[in-house]
Amino acid sequence: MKTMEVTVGNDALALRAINTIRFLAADAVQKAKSGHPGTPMGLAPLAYLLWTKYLRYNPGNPDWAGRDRFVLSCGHASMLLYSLLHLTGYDLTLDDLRQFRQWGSRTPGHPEAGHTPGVEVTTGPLGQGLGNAVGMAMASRLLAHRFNRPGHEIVSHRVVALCSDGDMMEGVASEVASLAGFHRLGNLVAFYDDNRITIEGSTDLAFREDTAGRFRAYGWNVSTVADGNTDLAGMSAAIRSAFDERERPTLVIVRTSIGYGSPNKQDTAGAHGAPLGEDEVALAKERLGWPGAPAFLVPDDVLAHFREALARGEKAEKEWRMKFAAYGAAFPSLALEWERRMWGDLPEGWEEGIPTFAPEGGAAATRSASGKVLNAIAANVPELSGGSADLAPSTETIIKGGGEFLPDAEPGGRNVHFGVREHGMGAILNGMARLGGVIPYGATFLIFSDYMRPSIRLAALMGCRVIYVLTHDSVGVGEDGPTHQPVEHLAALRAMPNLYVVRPADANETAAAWRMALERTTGPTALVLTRQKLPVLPPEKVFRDGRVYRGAYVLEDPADGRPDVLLIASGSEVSVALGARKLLSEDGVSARVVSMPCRERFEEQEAAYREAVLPPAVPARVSVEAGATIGWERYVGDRGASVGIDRFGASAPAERIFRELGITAEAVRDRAKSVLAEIRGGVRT
Ligand SMILES: Cc1ncc(C[n+]2csc(CCOP(=O)(O)OP(=O)(O)O)c2C)c(N)n1
Ligand SMILES: [Mg+2]
Repeated sequence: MKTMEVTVGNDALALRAINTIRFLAADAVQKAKSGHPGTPMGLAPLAYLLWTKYLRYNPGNPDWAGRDRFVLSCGHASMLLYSLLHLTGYDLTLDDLRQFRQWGSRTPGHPEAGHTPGVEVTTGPLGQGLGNAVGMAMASRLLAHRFNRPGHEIVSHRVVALCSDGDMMEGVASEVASLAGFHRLGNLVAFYDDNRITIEGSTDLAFREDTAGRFRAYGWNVSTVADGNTDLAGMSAAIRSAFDERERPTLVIVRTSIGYGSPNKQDTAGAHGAPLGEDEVALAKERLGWPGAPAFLVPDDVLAHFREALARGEKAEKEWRMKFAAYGAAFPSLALEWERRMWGDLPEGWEEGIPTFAPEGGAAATRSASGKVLNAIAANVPELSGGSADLAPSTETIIKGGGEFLPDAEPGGRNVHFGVREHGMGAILNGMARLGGVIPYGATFLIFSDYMRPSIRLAALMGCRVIYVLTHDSVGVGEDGPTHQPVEHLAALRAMPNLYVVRPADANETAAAWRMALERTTGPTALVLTRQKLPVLPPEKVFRDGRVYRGAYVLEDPADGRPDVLLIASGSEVSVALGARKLLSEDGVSARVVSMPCRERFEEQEAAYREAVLPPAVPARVSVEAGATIGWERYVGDRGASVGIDRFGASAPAERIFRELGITAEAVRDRAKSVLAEIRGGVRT
């Protein structure tokens, strides 16, 4: 598809429109006494061209599925985006801009998806936005493969990212750019704001590489614009040819001046992260021929010019809807599927086929059970798509018969190979989720969740439905040793707001964990799974009254429901607790075993349920988990104890490690008895 021809002279209106953006940013930062004025000032010409001539969007309906996606990867330049959103007619007022960075405002320091209309992704941590854009471009290709039909191209949008020097330097950008080049994502265009300034000063301090050569080596189409400050025609031509390229992702390197127009701060780090100062704003306005007052000036003709976006957007959306109507007539069931997926609803009967596991079937690693459950769900949920950072066989995350997501493959491949790029995978998953219509999952070993943690955090912050499959979840990994044995990871992940961490105790809890993950629309879920085999729990105990879905439940209890001691465990240690219970009963001590696969779900339950599971009247409590004990105090209280691992692991067969580190039924029994002895007035043994 050819983009429309546009003519852009250096006409007066365009220049005034550009200056409007520049000074809205400078004024807002000045008013807030905080923020980043220089980058919006430098990027205003490029942004003006994109938003008035090239991008397809409808300010009247920010959610229109056919829109191009715009990602401000350099999120610190948020005032650039807010200015554009206001000027083009999104639901963001001049007063909102005046409230920049204030409590409760719709214009937070960095753009936050779901908070401000028109903001596609939350950005600020550099490099992530480019990763999101790559993820969007990949998801868009998945959708195109599934839905487009000859003569019925309902998925044809572009993904456009704006990146800064910092974006180019961050490692995550290299990971995702490499993958984007490999996949020949022709629907992706990134602009690199080559202003040669970062916080510490000139990029000469730390960054002199040949970025163009690097991206060409990744397989990108690269072009440059020598003067991004004044050469509108040159920039326009570069945008046009970037948009016409459909075979490869394009990087347009645009040489700009940070703080353009500011006599004393242009091209210096002084324009990056602090207000220019009242005097300097005045001098910049004078230099660019802008009225010194009022602040937040938007001339009527400039506003009218930008607001043409409303009619243009409405028309574009209408045309798309006509196309979609024709599509619906020709392919009614696909059209229904599209609508459903865009709403984020799961298909009718999606759970049918999820297996229950019988204890007689023999022990199973939860990673293996997960592989079966994933496949059962994938058969009914076409939007489930993902893969692993080169650990698919170990994490058991291949959708059998799902096809490969490859540039040369048959259309429709759902198995994505992220390569050895955990961080890139994390950022891509977020972009996929934000695009819509896809439920992405990504897999690696729990130990390497650290390598993608910044992206997990953003998924949690944005509320993305992303599923992480994190296997090899403890020292049970064995011989690979401490570099591969997670210890503090569960605690670290649980510390993150809005992330569900589910560590199922067996195959049946694994099925429940996947159900919870799919049904959760407000944030990500980490499934934490074992490499080693675990006994299968009786399904009637796991699922009775839907108890497993409450995050924690009573798995075993004395007949009278009055235990001496509570044993609380997650994952593989639930069977350790069950063993301890047996040993304790031989010593005349009655124990309740509470399986706690998901603390976050449990915390959401009403107090009555929580107290029924963990009765306040029973202070004798022991937690068991093969990981850092921090956090278990909440459940075992002052008088209880935690059996866990507060050191690094070791290289040895798993059984020996568990024995040496005291993760055994005997150790739990002993601890329970000493807790009881102390509570009953004796001393700890
Ligand atoms: C991952 C990450 N590290 C550090 C920062 C803090 N930070 C914000 S902007 C910036 C660099 C600014 O240089 P550049 O990216 O070139 O942006 P410009 O000032 O040119 O707009 C840094 C280090 C960040 N936002 N994200
Ligand atoms: Mg820079």
